[in-house]
Formats: sequence, structure tokens, C-alpha cells
Amino acid sequence: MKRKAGFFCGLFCSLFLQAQQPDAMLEKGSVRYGVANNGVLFQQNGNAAFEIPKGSGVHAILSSGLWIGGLDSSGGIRLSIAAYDTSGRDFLPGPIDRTSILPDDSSYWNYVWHVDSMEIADHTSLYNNNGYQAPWSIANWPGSNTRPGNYNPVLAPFIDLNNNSIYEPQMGEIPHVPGTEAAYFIMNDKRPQHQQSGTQGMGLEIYALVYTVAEMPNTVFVKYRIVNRSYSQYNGVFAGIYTDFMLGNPDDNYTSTDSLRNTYFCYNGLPYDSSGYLGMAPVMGVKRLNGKLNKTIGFNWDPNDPQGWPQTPQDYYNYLNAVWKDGSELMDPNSSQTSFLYQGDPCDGAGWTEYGSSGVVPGRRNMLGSSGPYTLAHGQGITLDIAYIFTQKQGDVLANVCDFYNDADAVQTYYDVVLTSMGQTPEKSTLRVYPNPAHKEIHWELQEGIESTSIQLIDMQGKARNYSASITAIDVTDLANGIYLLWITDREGNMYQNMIVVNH
Ligand SMILES: [Ca+2]
Ligand SMILES: [Ca+2]
Repeated sequence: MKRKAGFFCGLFCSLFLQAQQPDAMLEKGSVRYGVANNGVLFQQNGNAAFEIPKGSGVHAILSSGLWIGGLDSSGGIRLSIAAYDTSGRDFLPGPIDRTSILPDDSSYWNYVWHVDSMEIADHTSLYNNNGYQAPWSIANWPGSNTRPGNYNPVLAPFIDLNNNSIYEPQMGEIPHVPGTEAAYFIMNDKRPQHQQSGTQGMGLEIYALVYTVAEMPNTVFVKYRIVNRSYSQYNGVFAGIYTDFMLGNPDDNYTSTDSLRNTYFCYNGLPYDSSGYLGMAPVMGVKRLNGKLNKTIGFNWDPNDPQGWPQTPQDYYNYLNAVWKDGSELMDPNSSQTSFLYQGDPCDGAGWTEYGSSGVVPGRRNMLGSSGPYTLAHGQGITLDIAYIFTQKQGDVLANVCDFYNDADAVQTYYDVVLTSMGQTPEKSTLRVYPNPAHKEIHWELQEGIESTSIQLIDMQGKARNYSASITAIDVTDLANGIYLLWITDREGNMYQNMIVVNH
């Protein structure tokens, strides 16, 4: 049985290999957006690819990319920067060998794996049927490494039905991703020549999951897991998201920061967007969901301006630290040093905003929001959970800014309740569950001395049920038959998970 399925996959995979691309378009929500495996999101062939409403031909973002900077043991600046898909590349697709610290430059990795929840559900129920053909991205999901070399054994989250740490789609195993549609890719910063930043990389392996959920159709979620595979320790590491906004006509915009909500955003600087959104002047925001946004800054595209496009490694690193290219600090209108550009509130007019400042002409805008500084030792990582949130409701520009805050709060709540545990590869896997399959009750065992602070049971649609942290068993008699994840977090934030089959 197993051999037959393997043969079938082999034939299928080779036939359809050419169908896969290093980029994908996703469109299950209200946004049609492009994902590429070079670190630049929402841009294809130099064109904006964040169309909302879908089919309108109007875009809210021109491009958005990951910016990482840090200092090596001798104080040298290391950078990995993705800004535009037509500009230089710092990232390469694929993982890094954990022994040699070299990237696998095989074309095997030059893909964006693209899955949707219907295909995954079909695979769960049909995998064993005669004539069923698994979609390419499910059959070839990079769950467990199959390449020669000492790569991380688990390279993409998956449901491991038999707990052997091997991804076996021919046995009904599936990608473990949230939402209705997801794109996944692996990249590294070991490109020999960093074309954008002109520095060496740090030896980072990056897993990127981009996805849409049905409940938040105007939002695109991204999870970056960034791991230091090198043997060096880096200090002063910042991880940032750079975004060049369109918002219909890109030349009439303003930007702002809401540091308490860990978000920066773009809103129309004129009451009327002169092409695209017209009177419905929306807001496009970028929000960190799983930690603090520590710095924001924006700059123009003139490389000769001290507040313009970065030229040297120090320029990039300064911007990640919310400092101007010449080293001068970011100052608010009261001449106080700040780490957040335009950190006032356009909604109620308080504080430092572009909208309220006389003489600030609306125009093209970008923003860079970063978290850090972190120390990254060998094997340590940073996870960035990011939401790209679009708000467009009735009312004027400022009313939409007020509404954006509500949307940002709703997205944060949804993330906190439903999404935190999805799409992650848990760091610890010492959670034993029994009986499995479960008919009436499930029980579990954690290592002695570990105290759980949160217990969740999550179904395959990503819906979470929360239980008291003190319970030791869950009654499953009212749950539908199917696959669930038991997810337990302890006081130190370590996460333990195991898969449970409920079968009455
Ligand atoms: Ca398995
Ligand atoms: Ca505009």
C-alpha cells in the first residue's frame, strides 16, 4: 500500500513539477495578492500586487519586504534587505545546512507552496481513494526534509498522524496551516553577494507563511520564523518590515504610527484619493501581533538626502534603529527624541501627526517598522507575526483612521484567541496523549514539574476551544469526529502540542 502510494506520487510529482512557480497569487479573501520567495511581498515584475477590493484594479501596497540587521563579534554590520522585486537580492530560496552553514542552491527550493483549506480537507478524506491525485503543494509539502544534507528535519508545519516526524501525505498527513488559503516558502540570507545591502548575511534560515482567514477578509497574515544557523552570535539585531504604500494614487498619502497597537499605517493625505479609491479614502496598516514594534521611520527616495534612501550599511542599520542616515535622532515637533515617526493620533488630532502639521504636503510614503534589539546566538530565532490590515468604511479620511484602530484591535483579538498556535512548529514535543483515537475523554502527560498555563483544543478549521489550565482531561463526546490539536503552554512560554483523533 505504502509503496504503491509512493510510486504514484513520484510519477505525479515529476509530471507536474513544471506547474509550480517561485511565486503565487492568493485571492480567497477580499485581497488579491502576490507572494514570491525572495523576501518581497505584494509585488510582481515591478508592479503592485495587493489589489483590494479584488478585481478593482486598485492597489493599497506597492511592495513590502523583510529587513534584518545586526552586528557581528567585531562590530561589523550584517544586513539582509528585501525592498522591491526589481532591485537587488539579498535572500536565496532554500534552507541552510546545519553543519556546513551553506545554503542548498538546488532548484528544488525555488517554489512557493500554495495550498487551500478545501484541498487539505479533501486530502484528509480522499487520500486513500483510487484515482485521487493529491495537489502538487500537498504531495510535495516540505514538511520533513528529504534532501541530502543536514537540514532541519522539520521544514514546514504538518499534521504528523503517526508521530514519526516524517511527512507522509500518502497516509493522509497534511500541511498544518491556518485559514482558507496559504503560501509557504523557505529562504536564507547566504547569497554570496548581497546586491541590495552590500554586506554579508548572518546565516539566517527563514520560514515564511502567508495566509488569509475567512473571518478577516481584508487582512493578510504573515508569519516569519527567523533562525540563526551560523555558529556566530549577533548583537543589536533588528527585524523590520518595510512597506511602500500605494493607497490608490500613491502621491497623495500620509503615514502614522500607533505604538501601543504595534502598528504603522498609511492614510490618504487629501480627503479625496485622486485615482482609485476616490471619496472612499481608506487606511492600510502593518501590525506586529506577537510582540512589540520598537521603532518606526519613513524616508524619501533621494539617495543624497540625509533623510532619503539608504546607501551604506550604516544607513540601513540606522533606519532599523529609527535614526537618520547622518546619525541624528528622530525628533518630534517638541524637539524630544522619539523612536516612532508621527506617533500622534490623526483620529482625535492629538500629538504629532502629518495631518495636523501645517505645510506637510501629502505625497508618496513608505514606512519601516522594526523590533529589537535582540541577541541571536547559534540556533536562536525571532518570530514575527504580522498583519496587513485594510480599512475602508463610509466616512471621511479621519473616520477611517478611527475605524482602522477598531479593525486592528479585532485582528489582534482574533490572533490571540485563534491563530497563536497555528502554523507553528512547537519547540518541545514531550506531550503524550491517550487514548488516541479518543472516544469519550482525552488525557495527557507532561514532563514532571511543568505547569500548564493555557490548554487549547484546535480543530482543522483553526477554531480553538479554551479550557481551564487546571484540568487533566477533556470530554470529547460532544466534538465531531476528526483531527484536533491539543496545545499546552507553560509558564515560560514553551509550547507543547500533540494531535488527537476523535472517533466516537
Ligand atoms: Ca508521519
Ligand atoms: Ca492615495
